[in-house]
Amino acid sequence: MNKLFTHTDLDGIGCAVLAKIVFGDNVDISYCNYDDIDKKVNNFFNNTSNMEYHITDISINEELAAKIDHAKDNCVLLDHHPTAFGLNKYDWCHVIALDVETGLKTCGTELYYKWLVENSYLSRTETLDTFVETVRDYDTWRWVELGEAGMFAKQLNDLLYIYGRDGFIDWCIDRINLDMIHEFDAFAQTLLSYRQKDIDSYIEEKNKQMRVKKITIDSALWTCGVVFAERFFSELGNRLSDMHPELDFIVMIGMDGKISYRTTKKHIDLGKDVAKVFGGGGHPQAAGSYFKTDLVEKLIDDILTVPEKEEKERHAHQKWVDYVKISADSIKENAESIVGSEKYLKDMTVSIRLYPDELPEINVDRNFHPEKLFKM
Ligand SMILES: [Mn+2]
Repeated sequence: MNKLFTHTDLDGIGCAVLAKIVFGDNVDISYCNYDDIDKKVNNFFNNTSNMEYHITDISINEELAAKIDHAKDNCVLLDHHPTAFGLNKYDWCHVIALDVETGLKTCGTELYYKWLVENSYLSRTETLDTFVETVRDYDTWRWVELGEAGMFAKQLNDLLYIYGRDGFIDWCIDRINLDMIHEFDAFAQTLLSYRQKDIDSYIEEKNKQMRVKKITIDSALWTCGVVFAERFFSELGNRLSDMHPELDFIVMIGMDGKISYRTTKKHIDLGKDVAKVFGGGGHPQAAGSYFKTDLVEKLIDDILTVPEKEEKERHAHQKWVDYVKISADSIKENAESIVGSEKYLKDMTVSIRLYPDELPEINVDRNFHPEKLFKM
């Protein structure tokens, strides 16, 4: 059995596709994020001995790497995130951000592909090249620069979210085996067009909800568009940025505590100039930071709390409404006796005097036709 630890995004899953092509069912794959990779690898390290395992498109921390190195374990780590460059001091770690052959930014899937080929696990084919390049173009954002030609890479990522991880891996392997990975089958196309419609209407809706805010950071004044959002962050941010050339960048607030920043402008480095100031980080055109989720609680409280003054007024008003209702009910109940049996009643005035916190005072004034009285 072989073991692969890989990232959860398209690039990480591209590595899983390659592992399945090479090892078939004989590979156990763990999909990891930055918050659980160290725990999962450490667990495996403590409980398994002498098995070769690969870590792709994600890195482990320095401490764990030192432990693995000390044990002379059979581990290979392939990552392209510059934050992990420090791991290159270990000969089993290969953290490379730029491909010397193409001069382009590389990705986990491309690094793993080359490693598998160099170590004779896999033979290079045109179809696999296409698959790897597509994943790379998506992961390194080259697809945005490619314009129309980059759309395929973007849609491949969409397909991952439509089919889910396992369905998507099966689909990729099928298409690679058919030498058809460069295009979508009719069914995938239909699903993609539905998803695109969904994305388009979501963006339209968010565009209406967006609020413009000016913020000063280190004496630089930025104009940004702010929206609450829960999905399609990258596409939403990029499209809103394109739709609003007057805005420097777009801020998307997720209720999970994450704020995402996006721009299609070149004059701003969101990672450095914005996200970092709020305790986050990222790339020049896509960055993020976090806020404490208790702010969400506070926001909900603020929204759903009736202001004290209005509350009192509402109570005072309601009290008088209740008095009138009680008085009216009492008049209705006693109507028979109030009107009485007088034959000569000319008119009648019923007055109610209300006092706070006391029973209402009901007065009845009656006038009679005296002439009729005399005729009697
Ligand atoms: Mn990646």
